[in-house]
Amino acid sequence: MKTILLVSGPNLNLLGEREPEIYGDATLADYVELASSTAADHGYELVHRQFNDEGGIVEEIHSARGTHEGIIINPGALTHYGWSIHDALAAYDGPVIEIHLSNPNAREPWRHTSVVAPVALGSIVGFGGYGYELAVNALANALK
Ligand code: CA2
Repeated sequence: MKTILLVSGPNLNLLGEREPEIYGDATLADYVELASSTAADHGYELVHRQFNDEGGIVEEIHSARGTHEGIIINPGALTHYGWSIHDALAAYDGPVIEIHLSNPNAREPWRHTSVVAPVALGSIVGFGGYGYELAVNALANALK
């Protein structure tokens, strides 16, 4: 079965445990389950990896080349300054979708810049967990 890669950045493993007023009380595992079942509806297997360091994300993107059909990525706070992730995604040959649970543009000014957005097909922000379903649908559509 063809695969798509979902990458989660720093601190997303804490979802459901802290700051529920911003991120809700669902866990990362809940979002991965939703993304996986949406991917299965399109005939894809979803592979999920979570990293608390930038280098791990860069290496995972490198190994996605020739392995996964596309990437969905929530780089967490690295979204706003992780230029090595930008460069790794620019070298990836498939479609990339950026996703955020919250809408960073409606939050602190330092969250208004995304270094990932310029190398993504598109960005889905502010829809909470439902965004994961939207992101998989958007990626599957791009892969048609
Ligand atoms: O809204 C999003 O999905 C974010 O990527 C979440 C990041 C934030 O830095 C981005 O600006 C927007 C934070 C991810 C995890 O944050 C938590 C921190 C403490 C407890 C639970 C989650």
